[in-house]
Parts: sequence; C-alpha cells; structure tokens
Amino acid sequence: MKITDAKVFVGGPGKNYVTLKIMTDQGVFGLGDATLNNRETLPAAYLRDYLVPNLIGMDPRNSEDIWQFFYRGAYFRRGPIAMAAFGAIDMALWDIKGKLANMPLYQLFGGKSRDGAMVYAHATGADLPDLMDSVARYVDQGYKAVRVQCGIPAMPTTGYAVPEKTGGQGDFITDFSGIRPKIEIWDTDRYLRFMPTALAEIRDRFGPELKILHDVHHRLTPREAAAFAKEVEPVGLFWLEDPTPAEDQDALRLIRHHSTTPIAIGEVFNSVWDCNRLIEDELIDFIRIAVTYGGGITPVKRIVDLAGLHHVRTGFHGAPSHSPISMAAQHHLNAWAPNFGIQEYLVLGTPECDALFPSDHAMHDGMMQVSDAPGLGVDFDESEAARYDYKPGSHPVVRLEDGTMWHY
Ligand code: KDG
Ligand code: MG
Repeated sequence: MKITDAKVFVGGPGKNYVTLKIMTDQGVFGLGDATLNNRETLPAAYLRDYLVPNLIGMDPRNSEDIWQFFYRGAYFRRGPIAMAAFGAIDMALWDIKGKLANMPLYQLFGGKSRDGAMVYAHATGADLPDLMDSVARYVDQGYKAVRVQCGIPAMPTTGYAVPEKTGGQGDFITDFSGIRPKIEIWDTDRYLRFMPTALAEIRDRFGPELKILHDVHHRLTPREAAAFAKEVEPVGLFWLEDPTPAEDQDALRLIRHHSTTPIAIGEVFNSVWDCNRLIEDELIDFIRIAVTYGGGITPVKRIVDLAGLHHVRTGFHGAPSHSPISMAAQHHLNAWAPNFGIQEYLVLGTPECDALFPSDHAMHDGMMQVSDAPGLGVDFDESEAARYDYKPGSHPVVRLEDGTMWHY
C-alpha cells in the first residue's frame, strides 16, 4: 500500500484551519489538522514544501516509522510549527489505519473506558454580573464544568479572552483585522485584588457541584501564583491553568509547596520533553498538550501513558483554533485514556463548520459522545473548502501600564 498524494487546505468559517488530506493507492484517505493559531501558513508551508514530497510512495500503515522519519530526520527537532505539521500527518495515518481496520480509533487504542467524556465550556464576562449570566447559560445547557474569565475593574483594557461589552459571546482571541496585534494592558495587582473574590462569588452562586476552572494565561510570577493558588483553595477549583509562563518549570515547585489547588499546564508544549519532568515530579495535576502541536496521536498517547503513572490526568487543549479533525483525535483518546480528566470544548458546530467537516461526534449535557465511524470519524468537504481563503489575524500582545512587554 502506498501514499499517492497529499493536499493542504488553509481556511474555514471564521478560522484558518490547516487541513491535510492524504490519498492512497487503495482509495482510502486520511485527514489531519495542522492549525497553529495565527501562524497557520507556516505548518502549511512545511507540509507542502518538505513533508508531502517525502510522503509520496511511503506505506501509510507504518505510522510509527513515518513519525520517526520526520522527527529524527528534521535534525532541528521540535517546535510548534514542525510538530503541528508532523501531527497532521500522524492523525491522517491513524485515520487511514482505522478505516482499513473498519474500527473507530478508540478501539485501536484499547476500547472505551467511559460512556462520555466531560467537557468544559468558556464562560466570559465584561464584568462579574455578565460572567455570572454566561456561566448560568452553560449550566442551563447541562455543562458540568466551565472556565471563567472576567473583565477586571479599572483595568485599562479588557483582559485575556474577555468581551469588551456585556453580553458579548464568541472567540475574543483572534483579531482578523490584520497582522498587527492589538495591545492589552495588564496590571497584576488589580487582578489579584479582584479575581479571588470573583471566584468565591461564582462558587457561592452555583454551589458545590459545578466544576470551576480558571486560566491565568501565564501572567503571574511564581510567588504571586503561589499566593493566588493558596488564597483560592476554599473555592475548590477543578483547575488553575497556566499560572506562570510555561518555560520556567521550577515555578511549579513553589506553587506546589504552598497550595493544593490543582494545576493544569501544557497548551504551549509540543513534545514529551516539555512534559516529562513536570509529570514525573508530580508538579501538575492535568496535562494540556494538544494532539496538533504535540506531534499527533503517536507521541501524545505516550505522554498520556506516562501521566497515568503519576496521577496526572488529561485536559487536552481545545481552543477554537483546533479544527474538528484534531478535536476528533482527542475525542478518541478521551474515550480510551484510563487517566482522562476533562476536555476543553467550544461549540464549533455552526452550520458552516458542520458542512466543511461532517461528523457524528456529539455533545449532550456537557459530555462528549465519540463517533463509532471508522478512523477519526470526521469527513472534509473539498467543495465547501473552496469557499474559504486564508485571512491574516493576530493574538493581542500584552504590556504593563508603563509600556513594558508582558506575557500574553
Ligand atoms: O492561540 C492561543 C489560544 O489557543 C489560547 O490563548 C487559548 O489559553 C487558551 C485556552 O486555554 O484555550
Ligand atoms: Mg489556556
């Protein structure tokens, strides 16, 4: 069996999804997602210029060897661009494997460990009453877990993933007005004065059952993060995400020494070598690496197994930047993983998105039900894809009030 061709598509409804389609001489094809938010053309170029020409003629069933060939063969290893490109190939090869076996991928991993996988939604508010309304909407829809992000009083601009006006809904991360980023102003003291009280009020209003998550988005120093994690202990957070910049792994040690608040980290990781020390030293509770920039199912499944030895559960990144293809890969891992924790999930199911990526993965009452279709269980409609082009966009950047650059 041989790979005969592979195509790369960039575009989508309100997103620049990078979709890889690998064709074979037996008519079976596989799909992969290489979307790297706001840098989408780069994994696409890596695929088109270097990887696809090497793929042609390879046996798609040898997904392990193909992964090793690209990873070891690149010589300059790792990095989100390369790993997203390898990730798309790996997903597509697993998709082909599942279709050849006529089985959904979770069966190839070891079958189902649960009936449904708990997901969390993004509740956001320009202020606390607005955030409470947003949480209430998700609770009414049956969600068991919500991430809460709130505008901070007297902050000069809105903060991470927060709408500018009350009642706003949607994705506040990517700005498609151009390649130059907007500037957000950050003030740690204002955040630290407000957020613990806001979290406590959310807990009071929604009671003990709701799982509450909060994303600090790398903005605190280790000492500030340790104090914050300790202060919010009575809230009983499901997790505190990215309390400090991910590069400084020792920061997690200080937080751990001072607090029992569960810590989630890893959405910017792209290799087992970013995760292993945090997992083996049991400095985190949830690993957030995504199948896309983690290099695909093959390496991420290994990370999940390593995590399982150390009481670390999964909480795969599922920001709206991921296409339904990599989300499907994660749905299959979530159905299987004995140490599954939670899945970040934003409803991608607009009619346009469903038309581009038809699938029967389904979400009911805050639980994801994995598809039983062979392979990943997602299709890709090329005639729909022809409607979309690449649109330049950007994340905001963050500065302190005096102009100092800070962490987004
Ligand atoms: O591209 C960046 C986003 O994926 C990220 O900011 C989202 O922090 C995020 C999250 O937890 O989903
Ligand atoms: Mg995050």
